[in-house]
Amino acid sequence: MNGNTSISGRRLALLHGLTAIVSIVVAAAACAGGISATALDKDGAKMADVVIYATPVGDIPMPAAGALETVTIAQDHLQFTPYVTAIRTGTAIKFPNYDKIEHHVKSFSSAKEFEIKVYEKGTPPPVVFDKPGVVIVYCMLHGWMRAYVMVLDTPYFAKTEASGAVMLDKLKEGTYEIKAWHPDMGMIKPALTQTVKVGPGGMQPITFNFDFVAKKRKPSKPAAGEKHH
Ligand SMILES: [Cu+2]
Repeated sequence: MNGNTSISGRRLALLHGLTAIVSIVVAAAACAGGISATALDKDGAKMADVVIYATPVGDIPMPAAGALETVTIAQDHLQFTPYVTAIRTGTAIKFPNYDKIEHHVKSFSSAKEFEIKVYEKGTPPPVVFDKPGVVIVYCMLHGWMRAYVMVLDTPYFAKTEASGAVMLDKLKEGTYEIKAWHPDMGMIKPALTQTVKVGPGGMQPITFNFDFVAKKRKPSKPAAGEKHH
C-alpha cells in the first residue's frame, strides 16, 4: 500500500507540474492578442498620420490610465511638430517654441479651448487635455501652421508613419471597435470603423481603405514672397 501511495504521489506531483506548465503557456497566449492595421488611401498608397484606436465592446476591462505622461508639440521651422498627436484623456502637452520668431498658439475646439499668447523662445506651462475629442491647434500669426490632437478614452491607440501600419497589441480576448481617423476628415467625417474579434493569440491583420488622398502639407518654410515674421 505504501508503494502505491508513493507512486500515485509522484504521478500527482508530475500532473501538478504539467498543469503549471500548461497554465503558463495559456496565460502567455492570452496576453499576445492584437491587431495589425494598415491604412491605405484612395489610390491604395500607404497613409501616414492616421490615428487608429480600439475600444472594447462589452465587459472587457481596460487597464488603469497609469501615470500621466507629458508629450510635446513643438513650434519648429514655422510648423507644429508632430502634425498629428494621439493621447489618452488627461495627458498634458507642452508647446515649446524652438523658432527665433513669435507664435500665437490657439484652439477653438470644444474638446479643449486654450490660448498661448505670443511669446519668445521658451516653454509655457503644459496644457492638460481632459476631454475626449479632436482638437485643432492653430497659430494665429501663421495661417499654414496647424496641429491635430486626438484625445482618446482608450489606452489602445497608435499613429501611422510612412509605412501606413500600426500594431495594437496587449488586447485582451474579446470584441473591439477599431476606428481609423485622418486629419483631412476633420470634425465632419466620422472615423472609419470595423468591429473585430480578438482571439487568444496572434496579430489579426485589418485594412482601412480611405476614400481620399491626403492633402499635401504646406512646406515648413513659406514660399518666397509669403509674409511672415
Ligand atoms: Cu506661428
